[in-house]
Amino acid sequence: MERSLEELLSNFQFQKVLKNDPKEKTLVILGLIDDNDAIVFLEKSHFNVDQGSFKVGDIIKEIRLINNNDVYFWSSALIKHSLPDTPSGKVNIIYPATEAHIKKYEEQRVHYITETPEMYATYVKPYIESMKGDRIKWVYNILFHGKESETFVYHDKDPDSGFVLLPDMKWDKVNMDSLYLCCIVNRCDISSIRDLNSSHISFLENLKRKIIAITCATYPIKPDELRIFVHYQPSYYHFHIHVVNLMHQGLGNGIAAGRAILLDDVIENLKLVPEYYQVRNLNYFIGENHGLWSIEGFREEN
Ligand code: M7G
Repeated sequence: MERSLEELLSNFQFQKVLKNDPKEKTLVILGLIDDNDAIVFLEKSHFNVDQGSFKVGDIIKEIRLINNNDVYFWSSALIKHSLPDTPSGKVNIIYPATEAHIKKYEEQRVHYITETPEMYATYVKPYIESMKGDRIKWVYNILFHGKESETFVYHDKDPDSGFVLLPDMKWDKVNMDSLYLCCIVNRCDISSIRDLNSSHISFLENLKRKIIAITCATYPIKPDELRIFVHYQPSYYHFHIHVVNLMHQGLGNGIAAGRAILLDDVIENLKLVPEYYQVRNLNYFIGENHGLWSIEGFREEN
């Protein structure tokens, strides 16, 4: 039987801080639950303000003046992130956490990579194959075993063109400013953009059209307020698309140049050059803890 979140948290024994990001207001802690590694990921929500009934006194408590000068006042305070009955933060737990999870979330140096098609064939493709299996079990749970189905925004079951659109685990499902959906395709033959060619253009265009139509029909957001993109390198090698409110800037590396590629750009590139993602060098950054960085040949050829 699955254990409850409360039970897992009450058994969590602190080991060390993996990452404490002042800009993203996130804290990642490594600990033990029943002698197994566990990761707790804390994120402060950004201000959730209902314009109609907002009272500044509802969120600011214990205010103390630091100083003032002319029209300027600065102070410290205890600030609640949200109005009553709305979450002020988000807690994710990974349990049991593998070495790969710990490495992913740990503070680490990053390196800029220029991946040639040869490097892809020699190092990256075999690496991707080795990363399938258990690591994307959660994807197969969603696609084929009904997991999270109660939250699905849409499920097109066609084995070739179908997909699931669902709330990403990064989203609290409340705050529209941080709307974050994940579109996971049913087909299992695309691991990353390196597998895409011009034969996929209509598939991708159809996905884009449906993602926009469904998202905008379900949530109060317009097509030109969405950032729709893929990652290279992604963490999980089963083709999926990120659908995020443009207002959501607090995503650090997730939307940075060198990681995020707009779905529209992918489609345009494939229209220009059918084998675009097979023939060109791809530039991106990865952390030192990334599995590819541990491959000596890959590092040396970079
Ligand atoms: P990615 O580009 O492979 O890696 O995206 P990233 O996590 O470094 O961005 C995978 C996306 O799937 C991310 O946005 C994750 O937050 C999301 N995700 C990961 N898992 C394990 C789950 C899950 O179990 N459920 C849901 N709904 N989303 C997940």
